[in-house]
Amino acid sequence: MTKSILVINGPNLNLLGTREPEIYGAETLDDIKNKMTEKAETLSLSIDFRQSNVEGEIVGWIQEAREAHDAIIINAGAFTHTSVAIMDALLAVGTPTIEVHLSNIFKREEFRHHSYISAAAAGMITGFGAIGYLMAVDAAHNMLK
Ligand code: CA2
Repeated sequence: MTKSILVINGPNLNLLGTREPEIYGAETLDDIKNKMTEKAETLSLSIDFRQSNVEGEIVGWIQEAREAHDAIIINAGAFTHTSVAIMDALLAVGTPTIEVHLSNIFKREEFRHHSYISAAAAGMITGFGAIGYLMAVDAAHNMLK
């Protein structure tokens, strides 16, 4: 059976490709979705790609993933650095999770150096731009084998 990966994008990532390309790159979130979907198909995986600016909605999606998905790839945006609720949800469901960031959060302001998501993730891919999402598909594929 095809395994399913839930891809969660947090606040403001819907603006990708329209502002701050020097930090986040020129690709839109739709471009990333299309490339991930294409790559996932070659690995017999399916992608359920979502974005929300609302913390509670993201918590709800993570809770649903327990039944509906085999792995989670998450770029929680600014919630990375603030959200105990998202961390708790990921820990509660126990679904294998990969954390992604477009920018290298460790080269940026001090407040971005800590991630609540990392406590619940198998690993983090940070600083490789949109390609990081494709690297995460490879990582998920390896974890699900
Ligand atoms: O580097 C990443 O992927 C981040 O998760 C992006 C978040 C930031 O708060 C994290 O520290 C690192 C911000 C996403 C905002 O995305 C924008 C995209 C285009 C224009 C403005 C914001």
